[in-house]
Amino acid sequence: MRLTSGNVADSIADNTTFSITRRDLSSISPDLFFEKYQKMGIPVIITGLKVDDWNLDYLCEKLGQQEFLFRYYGQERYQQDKRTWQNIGSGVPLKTMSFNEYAKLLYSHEAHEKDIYLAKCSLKNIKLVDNNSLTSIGEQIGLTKAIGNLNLWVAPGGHLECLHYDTLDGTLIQMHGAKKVLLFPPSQTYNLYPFSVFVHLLRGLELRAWFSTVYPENPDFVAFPKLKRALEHKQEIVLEPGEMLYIPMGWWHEVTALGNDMVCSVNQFWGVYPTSRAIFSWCRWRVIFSNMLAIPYLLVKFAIAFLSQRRQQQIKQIFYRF
Ligand SMILES: O=C(O)CCC(=O)C(=O)O
Repeated sequence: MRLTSGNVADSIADNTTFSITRRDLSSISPDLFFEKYQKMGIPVIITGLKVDDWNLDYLCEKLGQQEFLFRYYGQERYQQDKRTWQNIGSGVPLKTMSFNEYAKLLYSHEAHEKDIYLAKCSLKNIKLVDNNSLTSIGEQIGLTKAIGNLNLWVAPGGHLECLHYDTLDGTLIQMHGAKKVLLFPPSQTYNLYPFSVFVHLLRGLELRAWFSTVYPENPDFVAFPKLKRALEHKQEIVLEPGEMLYIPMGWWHEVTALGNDMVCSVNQFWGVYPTSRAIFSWCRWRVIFSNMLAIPYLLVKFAIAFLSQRRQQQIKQIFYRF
């Protein structure tokens, strides 16, 4: 078997007539999920989940006084060429505040103006719901090896989480409001112009080789001529409350919170099965290589944080970026 930019799913997903299907939870058994989706790494939307509405009042009631690290993306970045960005994803500036303070910024729309996001917030020590009931939705369809905890994502409507891929399978459950998700198969990696793995030497994990430098909805075909080919394979879905999107390892995804209000989801990562899908994925190997290149930068950052007056806070921020 050769190393591919993704997996055997490429041949199916590269067919331009392929489109992501919706299946009701009650109609999908672990065997069917494995044969049709997991084995080859094909995305699918599972509908008909019985989940509560996590609106802003509910989140304030459950999380109000607790403090979290919020990502300050700022709106200016989206006017810039991504190749000039100095940070991305969890590498952007961070600020600690309570959920109640964030809710105020959502009500006043300051969160929209400054594009402030509560992203990938581990629900490990947070009593929001019986977290097992959300993990069990994945288990019901045959995903067995949850990696890490459930994560909460709370965004102002309009927020865009830039095009990237993950090295684990993921499930994204919509809890309030809707999200538009653009997806591209792993085979399109180089037509999507990812950041070079060598950015990690100079920027540690503040930039990431698993993020794309293109704007798929505002394409610049002069700077990125191969993007035309990638766009032939674009899938676009809208994830509604009570739906779960299965995003296999290596699939590029860009996620936009729709509407003007708060939008909330929960995600979970899963071990890739069958293991051969992970072993023979070039997308995954380039992330492993990138992480190795980030080590010298991270060691210097740790040393600086250790010597600083705000040692605890700075070390917390370094760990947040992993
Ligand atoms: O919902 C988002 O903004 C991003 C979610 C995501 O990237 C994921 O579930 O892998």
